[in-house]
Amino acid sequence: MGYRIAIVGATGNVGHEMLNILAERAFPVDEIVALASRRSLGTEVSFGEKTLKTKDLDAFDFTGWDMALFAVGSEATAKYAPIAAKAGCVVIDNSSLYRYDSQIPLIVPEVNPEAIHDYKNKMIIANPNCSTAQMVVALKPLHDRARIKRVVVSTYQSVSGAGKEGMDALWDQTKAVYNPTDNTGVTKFTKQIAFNVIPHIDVFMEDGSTKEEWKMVVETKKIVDPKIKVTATCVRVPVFVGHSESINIEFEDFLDEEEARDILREAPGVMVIDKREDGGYVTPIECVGDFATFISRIRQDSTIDNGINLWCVSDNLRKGAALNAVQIAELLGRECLKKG
Ligand code: 11C
Repeated sequence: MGYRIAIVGATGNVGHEMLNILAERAFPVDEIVALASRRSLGTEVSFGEKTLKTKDLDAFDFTGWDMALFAVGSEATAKYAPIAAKAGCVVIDNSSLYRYDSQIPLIVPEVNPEAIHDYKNKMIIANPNCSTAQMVVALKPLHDRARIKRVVVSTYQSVSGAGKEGMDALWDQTKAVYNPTDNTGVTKFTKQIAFNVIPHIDVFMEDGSTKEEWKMVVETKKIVDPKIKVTATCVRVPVFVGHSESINIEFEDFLDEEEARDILREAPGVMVIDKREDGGYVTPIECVGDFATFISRIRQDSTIDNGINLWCVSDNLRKGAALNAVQIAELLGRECLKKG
């Protein structure tokens, strides 16, 4: 016996990946419905071998459905998630709307699975920001061994984090560099992204940081440990899919780089590729379509007593969004909504 699952925002980048991953992981589905706004009504999406026609989110009755995986913006989430939750359907939400609500669990299954039981508070579970999700998968096993005091992270985030418009902007601008008549004037980013990098993701905060940077700080505290200090610089780079992060970690206790490598090799969701030779590390293009968070370049930071540096890469549409949401659905099924 399986679950009745709704995918809300089935035609977007993340909605597509949710359908792919549910099929790839053979999630026990009895019935699945792809929901979208009226504008995308009737669009066909794939679910394994099957083709689903999207249905109207506005007219949908969530009663009798077990889980709804939401992959729409905060505005649509604010409108429809409470409707689903009230109908008894557990919402797993990929937007930032509910992440900072103390009543709502924010979950990365490899890190804080125990929080799943709090779904009952509001029938909503939040999925973290992509740059946080991959980082905490790497931090947690190291924190368990040597207690992290402070993290300094710089991100190299792909344009797919900004949706289809972000990908179109990189594609069009790249073509226009060679042929200016191809310039479509796509302006998703505030500066040119082709052959450039932009130290700005999401809106600016009062203290000069950006909201993307703030999210990494606040979400890491909520998911791993409120005592961990995080400072982040988030940068958009001309890569289609795959976020990369350079992470400097300061621990309370000494942690040898060899032991850090062994801990990460054993850690759930992590794949260590770390040979100290040309090409012995992972780049974003190599992680596309994969489930793992890849860790490379693990090395001692000799400028502080207890420091480790590492390089962390993951598919932002998968571990950073759709995969984590499906893993939450799996956890919820296993721990709370057991079937037959
Ligand atoms: C980006 N991390 O790369 C963002 C996208 O809070 O879920 C995801 C935003 C979020 O632009």
